[in-house]
Amino acid sequence: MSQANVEQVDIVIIGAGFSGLYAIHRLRNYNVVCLEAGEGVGGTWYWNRYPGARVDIESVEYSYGFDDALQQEWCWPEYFSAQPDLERYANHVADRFNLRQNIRFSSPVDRMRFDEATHRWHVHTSTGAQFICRYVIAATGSLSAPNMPPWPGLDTYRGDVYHTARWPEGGVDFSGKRVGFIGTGSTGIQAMPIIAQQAKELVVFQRTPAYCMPSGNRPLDQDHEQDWKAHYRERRQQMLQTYGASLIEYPQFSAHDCTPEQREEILEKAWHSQNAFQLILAFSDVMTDAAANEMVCEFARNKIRSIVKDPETAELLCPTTYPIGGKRLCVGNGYFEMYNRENVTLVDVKSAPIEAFTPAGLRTAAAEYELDVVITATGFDAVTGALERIAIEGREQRKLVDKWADGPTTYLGAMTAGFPNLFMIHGPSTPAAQAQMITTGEWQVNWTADIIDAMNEEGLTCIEVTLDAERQWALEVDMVAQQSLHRLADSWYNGKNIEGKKGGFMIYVGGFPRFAEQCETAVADGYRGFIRQ
Ligand code: NA7
Repeated sequence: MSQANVEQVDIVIIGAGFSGLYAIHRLRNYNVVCLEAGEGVGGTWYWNRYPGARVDIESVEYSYGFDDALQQEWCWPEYFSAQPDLERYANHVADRFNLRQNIRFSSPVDRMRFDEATHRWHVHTSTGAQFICRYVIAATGSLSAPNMPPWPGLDTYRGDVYHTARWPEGGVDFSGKRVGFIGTGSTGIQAMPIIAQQAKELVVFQRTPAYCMPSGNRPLDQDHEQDWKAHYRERRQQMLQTYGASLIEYPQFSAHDCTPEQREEILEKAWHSQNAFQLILAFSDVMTDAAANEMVCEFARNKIRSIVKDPETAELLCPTTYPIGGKRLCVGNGYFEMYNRENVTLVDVKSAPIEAFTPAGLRTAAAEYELDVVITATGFDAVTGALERIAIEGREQRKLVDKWADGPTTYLGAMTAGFPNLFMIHGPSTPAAQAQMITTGEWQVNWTADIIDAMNEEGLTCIEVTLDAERQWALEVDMVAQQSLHRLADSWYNGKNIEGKKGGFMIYVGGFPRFAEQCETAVADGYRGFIRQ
């Protein structure tokens, strides 16, 4: 490696998604470089450009709060923004705050090692560039490493295969095509109704049915926007005081306190609330009490039965094996209605799994299907995938993949023992998608940046966490998980969406305020659980 290719900087940020972009801005007073695999900014909203991609949180909330002028000048066209608007916003922020000068695009980090003698990371990209820095901030995203199941015969298939998280920029024309679609999670549910309108045929391969609520998206009402703009400051503060960092209504009464008629009325109102998550927030105990949860499940199943005309298809679409909200609740627009179209067929691949691709299509244990195109919306190697795909070597040349072989361990989701000066945003055991990710990402960046500022002010060069602190945090993460029904579903929250992936619950479900308080008190109590030198 010639020295010309080596750059000395203070901080390397990995990823120019929403957290990475804000980290560049917040850490401006250092020599910062941000390494981004893609050719543009936006992270999730750069890669996931499949038809129908849209956020399921109101955009007035799902946006940055760090700059008042930005909040006042930006106008969202819809309540729940579509991918192009979110990408446009990310680009606007990058330009407005002059962030591009710090970003190296098309620069995927492929390996990095910590030099114990100098307390510096050596970070390499697959393009051959090398950076030597004091700190690395991994803003790599929880849902950024696509999961492609290793189906036999994939390379023999003559048609086109697209993963929704790597969608071609110019889009795809499905006119006249027989399209196979694998994956009925949030992504599949958004994409399929649009593709079904264009394709000659759409064959949906469903392993597990999803609970899905109507999105209620609509053009953003001017009064609503003005009201937010008048109160942004206090609302951002209020958001951080709620479980999900979002001002959704959080009712205080149990499903058991209502008569069946009252319950039905509340659930019907929630269904039409135009608020994506109101169904699982209809009562205080939907995520903690199995009987309360089942009442909501049955309401959602009855909605499916009332929409889908063919009773057999309707039953196949009814989830029965996990609590509603156990996997992230899907939000759709015409998803169940789509099954009333003549050109859409539902295939159950739970009872007869996909065995292999063939040159003409794919084969399940029960039948063969001829397909011109196959779309995989098979999710992500979530939370740990993006980091584990980088060869990360910490103290004593220990590899992160080895340390996390049985599941990720962290302290406060921010650091993992043996890997000093490496911070994660939305890392394992943070609230991640259980709380609105732009606002909580901003919060985590601020908390991390304050720690780095203090290190510099005190002339210190190495910060790491203890194994004991990690163990204590694991107990807390497990304790709150045990109180919630989330643990009863196989999902990306617990890695069970990927065959062979080990580890327990990777998301902190104790709510954002409890998480933030523990981060703050750890620092205030003399950096409890950290070692600084
Ligand atoms: P998800 O929610 O992980 O959904 C992936 C879907 O792909 C789900 O229906 C899976 O079935 C299905 N899948 C995965 N592997 C296979 C195989 N081998 N055969 C058949 N079906 C398979 O990912 P999304 O992209 O939809 O959403 C991720 C998050 O983005 C979401 O939670 C929101 O936060 C936004 P399974 O349920 O595992 O049986």
